[in-house]
Amino acid sequence: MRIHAALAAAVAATLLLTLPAHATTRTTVAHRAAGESVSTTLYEAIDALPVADEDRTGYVRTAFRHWVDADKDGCDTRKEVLIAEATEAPMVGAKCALAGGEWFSPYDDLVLQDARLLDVDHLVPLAEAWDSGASNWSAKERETYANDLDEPRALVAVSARSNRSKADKDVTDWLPLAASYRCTYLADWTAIKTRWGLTVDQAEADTLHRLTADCPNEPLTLTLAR
Ligand SMILES: [Ca+2]
Ligand SMILES: [Ca+2]
Repeated sequence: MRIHAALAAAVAATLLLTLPAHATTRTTVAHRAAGESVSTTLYEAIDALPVADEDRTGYVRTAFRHWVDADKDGCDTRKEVLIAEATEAPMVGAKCALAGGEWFSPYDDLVLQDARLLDVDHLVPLAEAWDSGASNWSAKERETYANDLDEPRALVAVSARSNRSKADKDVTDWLPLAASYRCTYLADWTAIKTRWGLTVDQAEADTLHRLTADCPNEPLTLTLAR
């Protein structure tokens, strides 16, 4: 029995060491390399996000060339996401015109049957990315960010209405209407900020800590883009 108790205590201690509730000291990803895989947990990833003031000076939406057709198959990034995320595949016609199909909009729990009712949302908005690091990137890097098909969490097909209510807002000012999706949204937000080496403002960091306290500290794996 004593051995079991000691073992249990040791296991508990190990868990405490490896899965801290939000640590009080912040860590940073010291050596970043594009293409590197990161395996962490939601809480650790939030703790590792560098906190910095944000600055929108100079932002124009055209600073991010978006909806390109990188693989030259006739479908731009927006259409690629709509096709990939359809719950019932649409017919793809000339010039990648979409007909029929069905989509689930996770932000507001809606099923939509017309591609025109959907927007493809940059989960971390372009303006938010600009504010938190992308203003220092090259135009090509911003284009890659705006068309990030390598990371399924980066672009999400949602109802146009929910996307327009979100606009450029970060997690402090906007959360999906569907409460059951919020933990996923916060984890995805953290994953994208980490993937691209973006900072968070203090209010955003506080919001992430506060709201994810009610979320499971799930494993978070991602690939660094820069
Ligand atoms: Ca394409
Ligand atoms: Ca922010």
